Amino acid sequence: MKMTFRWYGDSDRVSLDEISQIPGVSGIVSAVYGSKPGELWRESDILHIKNSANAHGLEFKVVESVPVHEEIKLWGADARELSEIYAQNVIRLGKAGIDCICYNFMPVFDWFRTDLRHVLPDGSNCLAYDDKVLSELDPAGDFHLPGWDESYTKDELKRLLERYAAQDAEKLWDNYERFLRIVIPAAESCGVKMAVHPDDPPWGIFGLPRIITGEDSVERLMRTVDSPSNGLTFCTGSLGADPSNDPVKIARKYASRIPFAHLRNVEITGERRFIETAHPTACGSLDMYGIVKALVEGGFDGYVRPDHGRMIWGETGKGGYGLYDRALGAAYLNGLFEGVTKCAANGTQDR
Ligand code: DNO
Repeated sequence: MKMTFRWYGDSDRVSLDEISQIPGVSGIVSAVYGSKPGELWRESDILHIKNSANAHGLEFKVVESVPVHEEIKLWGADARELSEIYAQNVIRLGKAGIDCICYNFMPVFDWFRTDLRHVLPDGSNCLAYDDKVLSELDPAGDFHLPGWDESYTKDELKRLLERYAAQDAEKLWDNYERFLRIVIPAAESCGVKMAVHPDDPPWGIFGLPRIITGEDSVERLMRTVDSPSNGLTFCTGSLGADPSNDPVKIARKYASRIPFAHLRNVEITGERRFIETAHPTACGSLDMYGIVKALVEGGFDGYVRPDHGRMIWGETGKGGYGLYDRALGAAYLNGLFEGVTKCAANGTQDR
């Protein structure tokens, strides 16, 4: 297991100096942020991230994300060409030393929350989601999220939503398969592991189809293109927001097809309603110890990062991506991995 930390590039308020001081973190997870979906990333931009990380004793082996153009998800006129450009980008990243690329296949919106500053009883604040609040929002309305592409005009967004209205989940799977059949062979050719991020939250929003939502869809994904380069970003907070998912079971079953894991806790507070708590098991609904144990016993050998943290100790900044709580998360996860790995090596895990 290699512990990493997400870094949003030179403009990130969290510096590489700070990241390099977190014990047990060996690398960063980053991306070329100036580039639009569908564009080839410039080699110099990729190398800039790598050299900046290396200068701080950190590796740059995981990209999160290379965004998938909406024309691919809709399989519009340029979908094949755009998928081929995507495949070239994968090869370019592989040549630059990248091992793993995280991406998602969520229509229009990436991860979605209805509250970016939910205040907890201890005075800290966190990201939260409530489906009731979502049902009152206009998807083409005026709101901002830290995680998603804000480059659409309202009209573009409206048109996009209309085009998706004619597309159901099966159609999205078809288009996804076409994309995978172009991209996975490219990833295989350069030893890169593609790792799709589950839909977050793991259910449809605004009537848009979402397809990577739980164990059945992970199984379908693995079978659709059965290759070690076709893997999953095992995001416990995304999958775990649906109580019908069992992240411990998914971890154990697919450990060898998980090149990258986002490990965080979440507290389910009602139907399709959750808050993002601190990482430890005691703080939320997920069994973080059970998840780490299942990964280790399943032979997981990938990259891990702590995921969204709360804002604590007065910190402000990009929701979910402050320094302090994520650093606590990394320390906690490193402790879990060390304990579970040593117990497994000594054969004492069940005593
Ligand atoms: C949110 C992230 C996601 C993730 C993308 C991957 O915090 O986990 O935005 O980076 O879905 O493409």
